[in-house]
Amino acid sequence: MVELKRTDLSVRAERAILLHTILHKDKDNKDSLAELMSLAKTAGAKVLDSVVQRRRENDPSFYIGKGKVFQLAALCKDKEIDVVICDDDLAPAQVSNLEKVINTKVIDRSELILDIFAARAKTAQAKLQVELAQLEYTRPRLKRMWSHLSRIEGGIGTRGPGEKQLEVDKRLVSKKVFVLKKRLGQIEKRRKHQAKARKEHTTVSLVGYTNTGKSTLMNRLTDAGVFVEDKLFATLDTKTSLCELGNGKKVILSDTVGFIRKLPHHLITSFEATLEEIRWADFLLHVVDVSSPDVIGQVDAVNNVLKELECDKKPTIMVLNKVDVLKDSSIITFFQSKYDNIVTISALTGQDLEKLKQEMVRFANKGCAEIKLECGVSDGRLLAYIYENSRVLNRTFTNSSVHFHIVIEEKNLSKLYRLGGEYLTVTHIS
Ligand SMILES: Nc1nc2c(ncn2[C@@H]2O[C@H](COP(=O)(O)OP(=O)(O)OP(=O)(O)O)[C@@H](O)[C@H]2O)c(=O)[nH]1
Ligand SMILES: [Mg+2]
Repeated sequence: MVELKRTDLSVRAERAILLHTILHKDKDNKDSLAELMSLAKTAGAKVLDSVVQRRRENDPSFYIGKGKVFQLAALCKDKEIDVVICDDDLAPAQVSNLEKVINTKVIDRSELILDIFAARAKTAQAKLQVELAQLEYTRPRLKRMWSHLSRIEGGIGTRGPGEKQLEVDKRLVSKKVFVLKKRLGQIEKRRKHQAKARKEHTTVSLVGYTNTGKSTLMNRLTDAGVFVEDKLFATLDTKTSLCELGNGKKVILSDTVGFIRKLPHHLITSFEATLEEIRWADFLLHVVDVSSPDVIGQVDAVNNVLKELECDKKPTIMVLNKVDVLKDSSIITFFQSKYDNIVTISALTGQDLEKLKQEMVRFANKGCAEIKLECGVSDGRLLAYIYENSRVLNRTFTNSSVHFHIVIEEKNLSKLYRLGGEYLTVTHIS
C-alpha cells in the first residue's frame, strides 16, 4: 500500500504578494495596505511580502513602473508566489500586461472582495447578489478570465461564476445577468412589501465598518441570535428583529453587511435590496471600533458609503464600541468634539447598554409629545384614538375617569385635542 504523505492532504493556501502605489497627490495611505492585508488573509491567502511604489500617477499599461515590474517578477519567482493582489482596481489591459511579464496570476481589490463575498454568501439572496456583482465586474474582463482559468485552477479570484461561464460567450453572460436581476427583483418586491408592513414601528439600522461589533450589539439588544465572528464580512444578509428599549418602547432593529474602503461599486448596486433597509430606517446606529488604530479612517470610509447610499443626512447615534479594550481615551474626546450624539459602550461586556437604549428612546421619540391627560370612562372615541395612535406608558382608573401617560406623534396632536379630555402636562420632545 502506498503511504499518503501528510502534505498530500493539506490544502495549500495561496502564496501572495501585495502590490500598492502611493501617489504624490495622496497622503501615505498605509491603512489601505493594512486593510488589503486583512482582506487577503480573510480570503485564505498567505501574504509573504508587499511591493510599494511612490509615483506621480499609476502607469496606464502596467500600473507600476516597468523596472518595478521586473523586480516583482523576480520576487514572485524567488518566493514561489501564486497570486499578486493589487490594492487598486486594474484595467483589463494592465492585468494582462502584468501577468505576461511576471507569469503569475494578478487580481485586484474588487476581485478579492467579491471572492470573499462569494465564499461567505449563505442565503439565496446573498448568493444571487454576489453572483450578479461578479458577473457585472468580470463581464468586460471575460477574455482575461478565460486565459486565467485555462492556466490556473481554483484559488482566490476564480471562485463563483467564472468557472461556470468558461465555455460561454458574452451574450450568454448578459442573459444570465438579466435573469439574476429578474430573480433579485422578485425577492426585492417581497422584501419591500414586508418592510412597508413593519412601518408601524420606528426602524433602526446598524451600520459600520466590518468587524466593529454590529452583530454582537444586535444580539445584545434583541434575541435575533446572529452570527458573530472575528473576521471581515461575517454578516452578508440583513437580519431584522424587534428590540425592546424599556418603558414599553419597541423599535425594529436591523443588522446588515459591514462597510470597507473602496467597496466595489457593483457590490453596492447588487446589494441594493440588502442595503435598502438602511434607507428605510428612521435613524442609524453607526457602530465604531474605538479600539482600532485605524478608527478615524474606518469612520470616514463608512461615511463615504453612506453618502453613496444617500443616507448621510439621516439622524445617527455614534456608538463607540469595544471601550473595554480601549487604551487611550483621547479618541473619545475627539469624537465628542466632532459628533453630537455619542454613546460609549462595550457590546461584549454589556457596559453602558442602558445609556444607549435611553438615547435610542430619545431618538425614537423625536417629533413626539409626552402627555398626561384625564379622559372620561365613557368617552369611547377619545379612548379608541389613544389606544390606536399613541404609546401608553401608564394608565390608572378611577370610578369615572382614566388617567393616561402617553407618547404620541406631534402630527396626531390636533386630532387628539379635538376629541376632548383634560390635559395635565404636555411635553414636546425634540
Ligand atoms: N473586546 C471587544 N470585542 C468585541 C466587542 N464587540 C464585538 N467584539 C468582537 O469583535 C468581533 C466582530 O464582531 P461582530 O459582531 O461579528 O462584528 P460585525 O460588525 O457584525 O462584523 P461584520 O459582520 O463582519 O461586518 C467579534 O470577535 C466580537 O466578539 C466589544 O465590545 N469588545
Ligand atoms: Mg456582523
